[in-house]
Amino acid sequence: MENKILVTRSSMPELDEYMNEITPMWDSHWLTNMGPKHKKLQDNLCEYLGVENIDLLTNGHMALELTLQAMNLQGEVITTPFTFASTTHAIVRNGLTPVFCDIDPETYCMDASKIEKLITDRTCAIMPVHVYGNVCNIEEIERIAHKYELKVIYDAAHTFGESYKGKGIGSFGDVSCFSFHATKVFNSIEGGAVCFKDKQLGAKLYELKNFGIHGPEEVPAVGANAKMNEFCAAMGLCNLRHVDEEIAKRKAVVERYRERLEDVEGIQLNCIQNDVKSNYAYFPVVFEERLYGASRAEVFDKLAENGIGARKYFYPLTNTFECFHGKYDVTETPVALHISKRVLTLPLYADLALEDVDRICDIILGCKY
Ligand code: T4K
Repeated sequence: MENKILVTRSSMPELDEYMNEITPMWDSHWLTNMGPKHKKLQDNLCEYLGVENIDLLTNGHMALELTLQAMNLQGEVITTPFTFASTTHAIVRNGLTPVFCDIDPETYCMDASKIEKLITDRTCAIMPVHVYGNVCNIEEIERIAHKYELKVIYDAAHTFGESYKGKGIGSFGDVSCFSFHATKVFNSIEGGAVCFKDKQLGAKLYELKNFGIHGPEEVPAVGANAKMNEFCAAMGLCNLRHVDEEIAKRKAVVERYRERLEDVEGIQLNCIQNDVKSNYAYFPVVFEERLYGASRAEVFDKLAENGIGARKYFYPLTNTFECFHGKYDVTETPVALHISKRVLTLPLYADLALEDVDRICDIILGCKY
């Protein structure tokens, strides 16, 4: 169908701006392996995100996976099933065991009041997700981590540019991992970053993203190849110049959605967190069929019939994936199960026209009876 509206659309600079950014690479022939664009983006991001240290990687997934490897963890990691496959897979691919904590029904992030009873003598870390850009209960997570000497690795894939109580969101936990995928508020085509406090950990990560090589004749670790290349870094440099403007436009889209859908019986909109400077990353809506009169499936299908691609982020829960068949008990995360069966994320990107938002809302409201 023509004029389809998808759940998101990548932000891109003007072509000329990108061409200018990559032109020097034709003189230098330096395309990857921590070149000048990589360095510049790293510096610019440190400042923009308000973090002390950052390292750039190929994507958000490798940021999570190599962070866990660099920390040399063993045992169980308390995490959330209400997330993208990446979070859980990063844990499992490191030989660690995910232990699923249920989520808060308002923020959809890990319910911090349920963490302590999941801690065993095998627990080594907590990996919460600031899902949809909603910020986790940072204080409580910090308190628990301190009490039980656990590492905290935030999956901050959705929170680019956010701050909590005036502090860059990447500065919380031992580590915070960002995604710069094409679908994110800020993209470098593919890309990711790890913000960290411990410089030794940073040095280890730097080696792990480059095959574990320490020097030309020294390879102390089994690493991967997760270096951000210069074309991606150049895209990041361009997009970073416009990201504030993009977030402002997203805000206008979100405000229009809220105006139209607020206070409609049977619809739960995303929470507003007072201490958070939001990036308006996603617009999740939970449909309670009993009160709304239409199920999530009916709304999804009606939107699709009209060329509108909403998505069921995050359904299915990761603890129900077939690759984990029989390993986890989904009844232990009932709130996550409830939300995942009812949530739809609506189209949201900077250039989404407000008339299109109105059309989407008309279709959604037309399903109500
Ligand atoms: N942790 C969390 C909590 C995450 O959500 C993610 C990724 C990660 C970790 C891992 O980070 P990365 O390794 O990806 O950096 C998308 C994204 O691929 C993924 O990055 C994202 N989360 C996830 C929530 O969404 P899909 O499979 O839904 O993407 P796809 O291809 O269906 O694209 C969605 C829409 O975006 C399309 O309908 C149109 C638009 N789009 C897509 C692409 C690829 C564009 O406008 N341009 C594009 O280039 O996973």
